Parts: sequence; structure tokens; C-alpha cells
Amino acid sequence: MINNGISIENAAQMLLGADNILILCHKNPDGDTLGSAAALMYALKSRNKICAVLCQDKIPEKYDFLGIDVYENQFVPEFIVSVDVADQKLFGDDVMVYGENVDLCIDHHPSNTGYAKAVCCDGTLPAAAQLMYSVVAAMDVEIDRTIANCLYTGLMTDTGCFKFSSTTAETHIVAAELLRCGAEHNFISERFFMSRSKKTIELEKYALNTMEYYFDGRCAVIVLPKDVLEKVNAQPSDIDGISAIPRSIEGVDVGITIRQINDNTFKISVRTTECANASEIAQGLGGGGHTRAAGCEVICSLEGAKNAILREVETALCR
Ligand SMILES: [Mn+2]
Repeated sequence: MINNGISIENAAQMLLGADNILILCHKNPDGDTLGSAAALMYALKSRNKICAVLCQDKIPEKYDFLGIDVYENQFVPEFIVSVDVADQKLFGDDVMVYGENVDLCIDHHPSNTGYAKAVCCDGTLPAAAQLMYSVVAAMDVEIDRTIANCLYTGLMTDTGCFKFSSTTAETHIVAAELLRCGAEHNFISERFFMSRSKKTIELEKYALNTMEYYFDGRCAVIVLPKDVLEKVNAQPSDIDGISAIPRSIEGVDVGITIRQINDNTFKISVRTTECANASEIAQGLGGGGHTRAAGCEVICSLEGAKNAILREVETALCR
């Protein structure tokens, strides 16, 4: 449990009182961690702060329009803020030297471990970007089109185009406000939801052909082996949407996607309907996340990974 929680106003004051600020994202970055980080970067710059964004992994090209300044030792960090990062493990080994000294964490994961000196976390929000909208406003920064596009990207990607159950009336109010500030919603949705790479389609073909059902069809499992990913030359951004496929099938309450990272390391993504808790399933194997979307990483054989997650799924479906 987090015992170093602070308010949005306090988070804004901490940021305004700091300079030479390093903004940290989680590894395998998504639209929420990058959009929130970019929005904070522009907000800080507008208040004449020196800052830059650091992520262990290369930022995928489709996020180029965010215009993120990547940290390349151009200053010595005096203040470190993480966005959308629930657990220190999610920084990745390469940036752990900073990840171990986070001054402020801005997040929306109920599973946040409280690793930072101060934590501004609202686990009821569907996206860190929704919280960042309030933080930026509390910093007395005017939300221009650039910041609006960054926040809208986070909001839209983490809510699956405002479709996930975590979306609330307040989410739509924030989205509407971002449109008023000039957010280019059609450009962003085209980019993230209305086009898929040919590599993604290749992976989907493989995934659908090899998908397996368990527990009377209530669980569907997709496996993406390393050799297939290599053959397609898939980038992380090509894999993003695939984990939504098994859960989208009629009658399936738990969708599992198992991706092979190396010989004996597997990344498992869990998606559920209201009939099961994804976070609980992932926590059973040392992971975490949200009620409907969560994940974990296991080190064992493929059969071992599959059996382990299916045991957790069975327990969850019996609850
Ligand atoms: Mn997020």
C-alpha cells in the first residue's frame, strides 16, 4: 500500500520547485507513458525548466509526432519524475540507476508499489494522461495544441478509443476539453486505431491459426514464439494490439497472449471481461496491472508458462 501519496497540487508544486528534471517512462513504451511524459515535458519547458525524457527502449516511430526530447546526458538530473510506471521493475535494467531514485511518481495503476519518494497516483483513472491533465493544469500551464495532442494520445490509447470499462464521464470531459484546446483527434485515431502494419497482420494470421481454447471456451490462448517474431521482424509496436484479440471472441472471459522474449522468458498479457480479474490472475505469477488488462513475465519453458497461467485462469474463473 502507498503511504507516501500526495495530492495533484503538491505534485505540481514539487515540479515547479525543481529544475533539470528527468522524466522516466516504462520499458516497452505505450501511448500513455509517452504521451503523458511528452505533455509534462512541454509543460515544464513552458515554465522555463530544463528537462528531457528517458525510456530504456527506443521510442517507436509512430510516436515521432509527439516530438519528445530524449535524455542524452545533456544535463545532470536534479529531480526525477516517473509517469505511468507502477513498479521499479518496469523501468528496465538500463535506466535502473535513475529508477532507484525517483522523487515523484505520477501514475494510475492500483498496483503501484510506492517506490518513489512521493507518489501521486489515482487508481480509478483509465490513463495516466487523465491525471497528467490535472497536474499540468495545477502547474498553471495553458494547454496548447501540442500538449493537448500528447494527452489525447495517452487518453485514447489507454482507453482503447474510450471503449474500456475504466472510461468514465470525467474521461470524456477531459477529452472534450483537449479537443477544445486543439487536439487533432482524427489524426491520432488514424495513427493508432485505423491502420495496422503488414507485420501486425502477419502475426495475427499466425496467432489466429494457432489459437487454443480452454475451460469450455471461456479462455483463449495465443502464443507468439520468438522464431515467428523474428521471421516477421516484428517491432514491439507491431505486437501491441494482438493481445486484445483472444478476449474479443464471443464467450471468452479471459484472453491470454504469451510472447517469447528469449529461450526461457515469456511475457504474458491477460485481458478479461467483467467475469474475471486480470490483475489477480497476473499477480498470481508476480505481475500486476488493471482489473481488465494486466501482465506478467515468467522464466520457464513455454509449456511451463502456459500451464502456470492456465492454473491462475482456472482459479479466477471458479471464483
Ligand atoms: Mn497507462
